[in-house]
Amino acid sequence: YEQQYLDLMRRIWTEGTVQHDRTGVGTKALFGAQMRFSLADDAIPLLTTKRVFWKTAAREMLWFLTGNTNIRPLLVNKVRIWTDWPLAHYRQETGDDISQDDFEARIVADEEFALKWGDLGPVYGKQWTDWPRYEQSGSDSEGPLYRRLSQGINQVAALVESLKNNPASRRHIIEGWNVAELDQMALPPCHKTYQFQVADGKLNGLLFQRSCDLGLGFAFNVFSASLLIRMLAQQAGLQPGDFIWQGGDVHLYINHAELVEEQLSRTPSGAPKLRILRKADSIFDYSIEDFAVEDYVPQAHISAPVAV
Ligand code: THF
Repeated sequence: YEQQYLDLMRRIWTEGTVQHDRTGVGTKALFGAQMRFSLADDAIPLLTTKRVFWKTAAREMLWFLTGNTNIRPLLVNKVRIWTDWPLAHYRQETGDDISQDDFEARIVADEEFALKWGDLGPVYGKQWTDWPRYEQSGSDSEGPLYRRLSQGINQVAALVESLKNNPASRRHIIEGWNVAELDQMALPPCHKTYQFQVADGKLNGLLFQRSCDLGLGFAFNVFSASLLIRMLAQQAGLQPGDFIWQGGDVHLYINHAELVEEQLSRTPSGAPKLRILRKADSIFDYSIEDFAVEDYVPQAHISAPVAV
C-alpha cells in the first residue's frame, strides 16, 4: 500500500507544477489524486519508510472528538503540531519574540493565557461536534430574525446513529467546511469531508482532503482517518473495510527536498497492525491506552520543517 504513496511523491517531485503558495515557501503540486488502503484484519496505513509518531496523530484525533479547539489539552500531552499558528498570531499581535518552548510552557501553566492565545477558532472539533444551529426568534420589517442555539449539531454522534439505524444511507458524512465561519479559523480544514459507506457488514470510509502536505501531514492524516474509521466500525458493530483517500491540491514543499530524496531511496518494510484493545462506551470515550500498533518496524525518522 505504501508504494502508492512513494509513487505519488516521485511523480509530484519530478512533474509537479511550481506553485507560490500562501506560506511563501513554495511547492510542487498536482491536482487530484486517490489512494486505497484496506483496513481488514487490523491493517493500518502507517508509513514504514520513515518513523511516524502515530500516538501524536491519535491524540490529535481524540482531541477533535472532544470538540475542543484550544491547543492546551494537546500540549499537556506533549503534542506540539498545532503550536505554530497560535504562536505566529501571538508574536504578531504582541511583538513579543517568545520562543516556542516558552510559549507552550505558558499555555500549559496559565489557563487565562491559554484561553486568550491558545484557541484556533471554530476548527475541526467545533464543527464536528457543535455545528451551529439557528432558530427563528421573531421578525422585523427586513424579514425573519434568527437566534443561534446554545447547542449545535453533533455530526459525529449523528453519524454513529445513522450507521446503526440507516446503514444503506448515502449521507453518512462529517463536514468541516463551514463556509460562514472560515474567516474565524486559524486555518480552514484540510481534511474537510469524510464520507462512510456500509456494505456487506463492512465500513468503508472516504476522506476528501482539499490540500495535502505530502511530506509531513499526509502520514498523520491517513493514520488518523483510518483510526476514525476503526473506532466508528467498532461502535456500529461493523468490520473495517477500505479507506479511500482523495486529495485536491497535493503538494511537496520545496524545502522538503532532503526528506523527499531520502524517503524515495527507501523500500517499504513490513505490515503494521492497529489493535483497538477495548470497545469504549461511545465514540467519545476512547483514550490513547485503547490503541496499540503492532509489527511496526519503521526506518529512521526524517524531520522536515512545517510551513505555517
Ligand atoms: N500545515 C502544513 N504546512 N502541513 C501540515 O501537515 C499541516 N497539517 C496540520 C495543519 N496545517 C498544516 C497540522 N498538522 C506536523 C504534523 C502534523 C501537523 C503539523 C506538523 C509535524 O511537524 N510532524 C513531524 C513531527 C511530529 C512530532 O513531533 O510528533 C513529523 O516529522 O511528522 C496537516 O494536517
